[in-house]
Amino acid sequence: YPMELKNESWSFSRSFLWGVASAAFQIEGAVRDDGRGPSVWDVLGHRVTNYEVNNYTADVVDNNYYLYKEDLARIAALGVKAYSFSLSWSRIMPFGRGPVNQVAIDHYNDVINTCLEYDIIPLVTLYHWDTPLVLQDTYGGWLSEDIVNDFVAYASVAFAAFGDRVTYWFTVNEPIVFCQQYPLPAHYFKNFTIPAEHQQFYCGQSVLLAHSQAYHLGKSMMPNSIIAYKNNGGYKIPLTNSTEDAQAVQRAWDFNEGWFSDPVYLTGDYPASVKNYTASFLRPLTQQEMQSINGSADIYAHDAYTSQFYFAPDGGIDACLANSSNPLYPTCANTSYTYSAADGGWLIGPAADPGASWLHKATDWVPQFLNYIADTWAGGRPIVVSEFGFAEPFEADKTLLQDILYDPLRMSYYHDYTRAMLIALSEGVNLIGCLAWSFVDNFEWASGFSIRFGMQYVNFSDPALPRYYKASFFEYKSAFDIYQEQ
Ligand code: GBH
Repeated sequence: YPMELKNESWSFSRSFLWGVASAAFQIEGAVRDDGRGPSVWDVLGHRVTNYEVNNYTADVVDNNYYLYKEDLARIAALGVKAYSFSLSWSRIMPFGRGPVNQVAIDHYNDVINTCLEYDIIPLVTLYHWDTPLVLQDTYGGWLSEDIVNDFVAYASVAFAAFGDRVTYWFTVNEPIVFCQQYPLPAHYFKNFTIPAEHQQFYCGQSVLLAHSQAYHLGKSMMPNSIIAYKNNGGYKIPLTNSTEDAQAVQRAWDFNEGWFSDPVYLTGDYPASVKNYTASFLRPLTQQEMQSINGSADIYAHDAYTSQFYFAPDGGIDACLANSSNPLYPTCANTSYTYSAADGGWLIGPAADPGASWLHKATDWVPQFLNYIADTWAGGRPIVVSEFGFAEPFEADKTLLQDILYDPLRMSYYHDYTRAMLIALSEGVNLIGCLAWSFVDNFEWASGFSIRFGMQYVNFSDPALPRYYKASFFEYKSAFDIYQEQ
């Protein structure tokens, strides 16, 4: 695929939303302060042995709940136009439903106002995986459609409190990821009777209902708002040009991106392959629900980190579909990364670093990826790369500050990704922004602090949690200084 910018005069417009991203649970800390209620992730950190590498918890992390002004000053120093962050549902509503915690509203008001003082546009995500624990214990969280009303009530509180200053809203972050986290570990969470392998699809159904209802409520409360959810997944490349590999690629899109994007952007309903698989256990969506889901997004937001190859499993797709004990069932698409220069020379990645083996520098494929999204789902809507970023291999094992702060692979990722987005723009993709993950090292979920995504280093053993700029911070800045319209 030609990585070529046909006309060097192409540039990002002054209104291009280039920025950085984060999420509440990964940076805030202060988990017991100012009336915050627990979320499922507090339990995963504190009670479930070895759920996270070294049993790290997010009790303190970056202490951004208290250091947000300093953090925003450093984000402003980058020169970015946008900051994407999430609200903690259980900070705003400690029980997930019912009373609203005014201290939390005041806090996020100040975060938003500080952004605006720096001319940084806030993009607010309502839910980035931190389900209020009470809702998980009461009815199973996203496993139950009971969550729909609670989510919409929470959304309504956030829209009413912040909607006068926040235009861009994401309802949920990466439903594929948090739905596939079900079933949550036994013993620590109440057991619900849905078979383990079906749970993710019950969750997905609740997400589509909650998202679409929150979307319509948001549009009625804030007519000028721009609302979507963040989908995720890599660009899927057929390993060979066989028909079977093409089918494998299609099934992989269906069971990942298409599971949410076909309903929201195309039809109101699941892709046929997903619908066939779930027909025996999941209730069909009603006509009215499908109508409400279809079109419930103003832009297309995708966390577009990487790419993978897909191919048919041994014995073929039909044999896999006939055998529910095949580990690839029901997707029945196999995936791999190859590392040779013959594949385009794109695969530098932390492959040997177990926590981030999914992530490779595949920036050559970004133009094709964004064209695919435009042609398949966006339907003329603007597209935002709502997360992209890189884990420098073995960064967490380095001991000398000068080594930690020099992150050449992350630099080359941001450099080449930025140029690749410019190519996509020059090809006609309606790309309006990109949000780098992340402005600071943070709590990388089950990987704890063993995988780092920050453009700034944090020494988590120093109680003051000082931030240090890594080289990639300056690379990201200079990429936009070079390519931005003067
Ligand atoms: C994003 O997800 C998240 O939104 C963000 O919170 C996170 O910090 C960031 O990525 C960096 O990871 O270990 O092989 O089972 C990106 C999509 C989906 C990628 C789950 C990792 C696990 C793959 N992620 N996936 S594996």
